[in-house]
Amino acid sequence: MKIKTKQLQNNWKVFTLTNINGVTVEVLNFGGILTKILTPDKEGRVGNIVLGYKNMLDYQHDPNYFGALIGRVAGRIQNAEFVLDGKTYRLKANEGPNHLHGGNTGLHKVIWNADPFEEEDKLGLKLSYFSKDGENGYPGNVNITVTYTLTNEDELIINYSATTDKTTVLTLTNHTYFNLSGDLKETIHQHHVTMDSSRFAQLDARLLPTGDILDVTNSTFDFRSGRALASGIHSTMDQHNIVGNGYDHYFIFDQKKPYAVVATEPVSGRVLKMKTTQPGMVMYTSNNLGSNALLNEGMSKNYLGVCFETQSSPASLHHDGFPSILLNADERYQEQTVFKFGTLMN
Ligand code: G6D
Repeated sequence: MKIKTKQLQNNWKVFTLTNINGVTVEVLNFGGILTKILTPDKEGRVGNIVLGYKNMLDYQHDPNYFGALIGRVAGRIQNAEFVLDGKTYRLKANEGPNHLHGGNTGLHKVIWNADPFEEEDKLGLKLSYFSKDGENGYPGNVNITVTYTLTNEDELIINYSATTDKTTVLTLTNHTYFNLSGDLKETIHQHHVTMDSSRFAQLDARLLPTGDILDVTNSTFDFRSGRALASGIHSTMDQHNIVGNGYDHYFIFDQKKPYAVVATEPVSGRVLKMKTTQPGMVMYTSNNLGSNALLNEGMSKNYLGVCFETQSSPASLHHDGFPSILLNADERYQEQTVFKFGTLMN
């Protein structure tokens, strides 16, 4: 096991964590970005399974949020405003009339204090940031800690913790794009996903939840028995067309299985299992990625990665029935998402 630290310019640092099996996670203190994750395929060949820029400085102006920590509120806040205790808060509208992913200067754009650590059978990085009252329009002084822990069981454990000095809204996530083929050999069309969810949020043409929660049964949103992502990418269903053909939807977990998601890629034999304390997640199949980003393994294109953005839902600010994102001064925000790496051989 080892941790390497590399100082870059403008106070950026890259931390490389490697466990006893050769699984490697690389983290940038800017945005808490996971820039690489290297895991073996079924033949033991190590490859990079996440999207990331070849030139680190490209993260400075990244419209895709590659690998980044997202907040204070992940997802879209309708009309960039919400009412809290009778007061209307207006946020920066950074996507049309809406507020997306914490705003243009959200947590994906800050330099986190980073403290590496090593313990028996695991190593990691504790990231912390103080978001002052009114930052990006949000109320409350909020202390945030996110800890990445890589274990010798090949798990990446992400612990999110926060406190506030007055009622606010908060739901954090990580926006990593996974591609289990390794080094982007394939798109994600044939990634086979099993998901513990029977309900998802219907979207309107602005990609905002309508307030209706739909049953997945007999649709391309039903992953309970597993299906290839291609089934939604190639579907002519309105909900797929709205998001650019594919998925970009909030799924609510049934919490009936130990893992909320199990993703496999047939050629490499890689398996990614995800479990979380969060009530749901946005699954985004990089429908709009485009072809002008220079990644570690070549130019980007649509459908090169799939995001599992575990979170509660900002739709709860405008609709009933969605998991709340309120945080009160006497509470602690405490969430965990675990990504376990493996192959069909183990
Ligand atoms: C698009 O709608 C999607 C978002 O869900 C995603 O996070 C972003 O691209 C990167 O706006």
